[in-house]
Amino acid sequence: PRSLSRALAGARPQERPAGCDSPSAASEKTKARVLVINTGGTIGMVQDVKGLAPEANKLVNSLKKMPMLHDRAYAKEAKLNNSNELPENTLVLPVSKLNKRIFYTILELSPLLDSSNMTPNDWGNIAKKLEEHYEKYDGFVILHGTDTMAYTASALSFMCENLGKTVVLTGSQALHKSQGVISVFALQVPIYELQNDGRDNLLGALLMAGQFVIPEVCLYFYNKLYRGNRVTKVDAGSFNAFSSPNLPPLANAEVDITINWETVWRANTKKKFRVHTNMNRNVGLLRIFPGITAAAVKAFLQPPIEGIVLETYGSGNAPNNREDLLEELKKAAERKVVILNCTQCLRGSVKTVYATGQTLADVGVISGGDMTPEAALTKLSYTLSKGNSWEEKKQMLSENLRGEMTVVPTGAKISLRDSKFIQVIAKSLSTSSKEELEAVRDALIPTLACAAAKLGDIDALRAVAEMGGNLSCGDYDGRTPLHIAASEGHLPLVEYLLTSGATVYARDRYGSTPLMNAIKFSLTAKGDVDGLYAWHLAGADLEQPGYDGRSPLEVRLQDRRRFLSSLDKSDKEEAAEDGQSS
Ligand code: ASN
Repeated sequence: PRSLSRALAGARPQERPAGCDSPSAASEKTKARVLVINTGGTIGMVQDVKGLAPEANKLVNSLKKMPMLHDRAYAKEAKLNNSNELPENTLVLPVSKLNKRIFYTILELSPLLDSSNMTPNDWGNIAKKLEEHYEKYDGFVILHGTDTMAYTASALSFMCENLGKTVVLTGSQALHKSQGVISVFALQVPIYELQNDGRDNLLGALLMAGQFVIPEVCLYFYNKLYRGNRVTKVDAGSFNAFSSPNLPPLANAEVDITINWETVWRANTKKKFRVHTNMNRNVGLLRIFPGITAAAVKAFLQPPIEGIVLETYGSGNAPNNREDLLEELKKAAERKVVILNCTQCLRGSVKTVYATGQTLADVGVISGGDMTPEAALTKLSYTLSKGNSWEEKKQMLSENLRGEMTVVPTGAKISLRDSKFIQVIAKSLSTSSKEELEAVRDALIPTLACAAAKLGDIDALRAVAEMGGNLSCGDYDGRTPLHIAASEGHLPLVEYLLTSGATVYARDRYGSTPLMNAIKFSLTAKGDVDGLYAWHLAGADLEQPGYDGRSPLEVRLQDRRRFLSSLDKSDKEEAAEDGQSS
């Protein structure tokens, strides 16, 4: 039991569990806390003499006037009741469709920036805020200008190591007349001013961060949630400003929110969340064009440059009849300058199908697959500051660290259609379409996975995962396989689930997390006082009741009483002394 609790504890402990992603668990009204880090951008800008610029201390009061972004009646009542639910700069959303009450606190960075002014230091500041407040919130929203949002999202995706909570960047495109977007946050606005995307984007981002455990740095814009390191800004004027050309959205917010769980990146680690802020700045983006001179390439590759993203044509091609150019690239590669090949095309991947592409590989250029230039640049910056040896750095570059590139599986991948079990069931239910098959699978998987977890059957659980099952899904009580494995004390299973991306933040309908279950059913039942104390030190609330209404401490106490009464008198005295000394 002790190692079980440690396995769970190492996996990102928390003070307050995040919301479960299954609607069933949300059928009772639950609360979530989201931290909104305001970095600037159009969403909070006002007009000054030189043009639109961010203005400090404006956002909270403006948002308070918007009913969809702040439930004033609830806030008033909370104030009357002297509740501490709404500390300073904290607002509350009306209850969501999934029956969640989302509280969000706005933390404004200083100075607020037009995102064109952002540097890696600013990425570091955002990352540090995430780390500082990680335990206190269920999810995070970062308000950011759109111009460099794709760079920040990509950079943060690498800087955030072992992320277990949802982080969503969002902002706004709309400029309103002379006053900027802030005017739409005023109470009475002409109807055309309502055609502003800032409000919807913020609401959507809050609903994603407050209701779902999507352990990624995401970007929410125009009703879609994207993986942050897959997006690029494609439109300077439209609300639909971002595109994720090589990966479908993680979620769509239409009448209902649909999460594409199969695409969601799973942190396959048991390690604690931390941020790496020391990015290497000796990196660059070089776009090849017809007639580029060898002198320009040579100048670009001069020390202290340590790595570049070479933006090539089509599927990764560059002239192979330009010895002068290839010579410069070769010399740089020999000096251990990392050259990462990415395509200039919006969609598609670098492949060595043409001789013009193969030549680049021959001079030491590494394939960047289907990464966006933003992801490739920030990955370069991250890996160059991380790895110890050059080989290690190159190795990290070739790995898919945060889902930033598509890795074609080498072995045969079992797809939903290959699953005999699902097929048999589907056939007996006369289902045929992909959607129907998926519906059957989604209905079966939580039950199958929970049954396997109860039995401690790791092979069965693996088989469920291979069917494409999301092992973070809960049963009708919102209890996930991790809850059950933790309750049963199946350590290998807990480890397997954690390394397969099961979330430790899922909360069942009784408000319990797998952590609480581990404490209650394993440590408490077996009287592991040291284990309980370790949990106490790690910040776990041992007085929080479980689903039978008893806290771990109560269980421990009651068990002890029962134990004592079953002993004879002399044993009792001995045991009491024991208790005192411990
Ligand atoms: N220049 C602005 C920025 O990136 C653009 C925007 O947010 N729409 O901060």
